[in-house]
Amino acid sequence: MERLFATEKLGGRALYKLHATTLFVGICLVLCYRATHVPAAGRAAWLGMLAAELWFGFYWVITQSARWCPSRRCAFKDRLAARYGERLPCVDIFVCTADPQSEPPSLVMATVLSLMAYNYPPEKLNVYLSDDGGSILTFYALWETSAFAKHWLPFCRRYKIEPRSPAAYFAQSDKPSDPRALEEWSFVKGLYEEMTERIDSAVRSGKVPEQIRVNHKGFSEWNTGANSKDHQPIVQILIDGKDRDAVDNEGNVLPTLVYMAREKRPQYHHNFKAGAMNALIRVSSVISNSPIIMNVDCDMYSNNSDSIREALCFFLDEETGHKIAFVQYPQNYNNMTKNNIYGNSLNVINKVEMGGMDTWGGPLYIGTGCFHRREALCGRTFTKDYKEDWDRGIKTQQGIDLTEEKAKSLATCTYELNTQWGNEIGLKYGCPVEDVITGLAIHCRGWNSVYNDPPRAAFVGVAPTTMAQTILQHKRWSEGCHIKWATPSMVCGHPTRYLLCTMLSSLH
Ligand SMILES: *[C@@H]1O[C@H](CO)[C@@H](O)[C@H](O)[C@H]1NC(C)=O
Ligand SMILES: CC(=O)N[C@H]1CO[C@H](CO)[C@@H](O)[C@@H]1O
Repeated sequence: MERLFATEKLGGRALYKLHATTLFVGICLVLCYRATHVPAAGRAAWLGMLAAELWFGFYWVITQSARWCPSRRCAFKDRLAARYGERLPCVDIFVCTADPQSEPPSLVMATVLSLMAYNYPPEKLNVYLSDDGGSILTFYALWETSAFAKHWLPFCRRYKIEPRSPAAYFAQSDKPSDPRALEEWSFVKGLYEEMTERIDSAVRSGKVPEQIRVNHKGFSEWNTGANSKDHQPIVQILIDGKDRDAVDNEGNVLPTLVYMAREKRPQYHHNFKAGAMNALIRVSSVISNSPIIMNVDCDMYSNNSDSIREALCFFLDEETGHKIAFVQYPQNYNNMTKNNIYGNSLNVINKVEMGGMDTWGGPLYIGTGCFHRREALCGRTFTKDYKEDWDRGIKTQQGIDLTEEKAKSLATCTYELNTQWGNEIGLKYGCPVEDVITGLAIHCRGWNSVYNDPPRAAFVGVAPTTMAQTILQHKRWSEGCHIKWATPSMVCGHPTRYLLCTMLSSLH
């Protein structure tokens, strides 16, 4: 049977190997020079130089494992379409946001809309927004979004527009020339701008007008003075895709849309984004329970509406699909500074090293732009006879209120006490970059992963554009990496991956 994806060698390997060989010779010569020229005076400086050269030489050698033979993947979504048609698995999409001030809700909503508008059967799509700020402003923005989606989704479908983030689309698209299309384009653009203005003005004033709050029962969750550090669990299903009345203005089903703010109490540690992701895994398990979970940062919109189908080519491939736990996409940015002076495009990591690790069983999980197999993320160990049930998922709802209550009980502070959550199940705790360790733990349980870097970026975010922002980001990345040095046991039996990981972290 024809494969659903192909693996190719990345070009330029021979050239790179030649280059690496000359560098290696250079390093050896430097070390020879040090060894044969021991000075009589100034021994301390000599020793310092030698130590530095030995360390960088060793470090350079281990980096070669990720650069020596990179490969590239190519997915065939027409074969997927021919084989499966619309008989595709359900997908849960997780978006995490934390603070309505530093992550403006109107931009988060553009991301949410781009995800709802995937070219995928809408009844199989479930979008979850985790709001760690527990802010009524974010909830309000999502409520506005659920109404605007009724216009946006049919508009995307009819004109096959790309990208499907309204902010990105209206910023770069020209007016259509056809008068009827132009009329609709202007109408939708007007609606979008009005919505953004309402959201932004609510954020500026810091509160949601009283006449709006009566429109949805969800607003009452904030009646008791909930604040970002101390509030009850909140789960609101804004659109229930299983409800026949939840349709867009052309009568098509809408994707499920859920707002979640897990419980926060000052006396309990919340474990940052990993805690939010784990709460989302549990909450989604009683609402949709899809076999595939995608997660993306709130500032990375979907730039390609076919990405889900592309990722499924890997999972559904008959030959090796059953071994794959996650499919990782690179972080791409549309906001590069001139000449990329801070190196924010991460070219070496995105273009070479992730592909290099793919040759050795799979890239790291980098926390965004990733499709997971739910079972693998929840701690299942790979076995040859395991068969995924792609039809799984919750087909009928037992009433929205009941489901919400059940979901809330899974998002409390105390739910995880004395359980394996944060350890064997879900994302790992105890490290600011929990994602990399979680990915390695999945590899330890026998799964592989795949890196897919299509020519047209699947997810596009905003890069830091100033020196200060760049330094802050690198500080955050590298702080998370001490833990990796400290816990080699996590990478049990995978010395190569352990080296790769430590190497990558020291790169940051
Ligand atoms: C996003 O998609 C558009 C096509 O809609 C493409 O032209 C563009 O290059 C993509 N962006 C990136 C960063 O790849
Ligand atoms: C949306 C966004 O952050 N845009 C930024 C892109 O980069 C320029 C400078 O290079 C900034 O001025 C924009 O604010």
